[in-house]
Amino acid sequence: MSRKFIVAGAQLGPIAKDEPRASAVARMCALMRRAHAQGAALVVFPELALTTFFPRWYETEPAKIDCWFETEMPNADTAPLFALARELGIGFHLGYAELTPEGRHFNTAILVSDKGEILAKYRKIHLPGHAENEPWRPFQHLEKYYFEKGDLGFPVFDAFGGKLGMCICNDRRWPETWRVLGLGGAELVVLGYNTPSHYVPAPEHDHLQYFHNELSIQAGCYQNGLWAVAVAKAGVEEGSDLIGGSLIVAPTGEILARAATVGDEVITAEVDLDRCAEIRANVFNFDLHRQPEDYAAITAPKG
Ligand code: CDV
Repeated sequence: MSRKFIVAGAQLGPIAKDEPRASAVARMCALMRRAHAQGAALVVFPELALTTFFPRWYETEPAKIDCWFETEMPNADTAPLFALARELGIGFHLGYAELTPEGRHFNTAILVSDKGEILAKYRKIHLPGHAENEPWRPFQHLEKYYFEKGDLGFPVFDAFGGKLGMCICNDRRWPETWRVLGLGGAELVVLGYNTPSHYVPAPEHDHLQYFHNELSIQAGCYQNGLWAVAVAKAGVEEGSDLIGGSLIVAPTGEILARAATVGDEVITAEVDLDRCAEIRANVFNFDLHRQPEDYAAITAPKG
């Protein structure tokens, strides 16, 4: 495969609490067809793309929790997405809630080849929010309650003619995420997000939500000389407003495509993986200029 290809971000508008997965998958299939018609070899879907963003509610009954999770992938609901990928010859990235056979819960994303085969999996490491019900909030953000921290690290794998990495939503705000992926050689990072426009603990930052999204992704790309496709679930979902602003960013930090709506929308850009060298052979030449002996505080234990 050429190292130059078109990549698509398939932003999703809101998914209602009672919207069946089959309906979300049908919407994603329509977006996949649009991405393919625009020449995309890879289409990126958001975090937890099959359901509403359920961590906004506190639930204690195991059955009412586990109903948001997938116990296998693909499964009956998601099979049409895998079949369409095979039919069209297009790869995809999908975020979903994973329940393992051992009963472990993760916020997970997979990368699927143009033959419909799962190539790689990532489990979210930076889980934001809180672990206990906080009834004073207008809505909860209970990722620390519903999910375990990911146990797969930040893997980088060969796919689409280059080296790909994944992260999920809050991970994108952490420079460590990008640097570890960059050190692993990632040339393209794909990620999905669900970001409320109202950040309950610091509402004075609400007007900065789109800015902080772009700031984090552009910095991650530039400082590591890699591409990124970052895709939102957007719009007013069950009364909670989620930002849109899905982006495709070049290794120079430039934004090449940006969603214009907060609904179902496809954005595309041509990615040339060889352009990573523009940054990596120069200002961020890791071999030449990094000084890890002075970075010990980064990996020292917390506290
Ligand atoms: N799904 C997320 O990880 N959301 C967080 C919010 C809570 C700040 C984010 O970083 O966008």
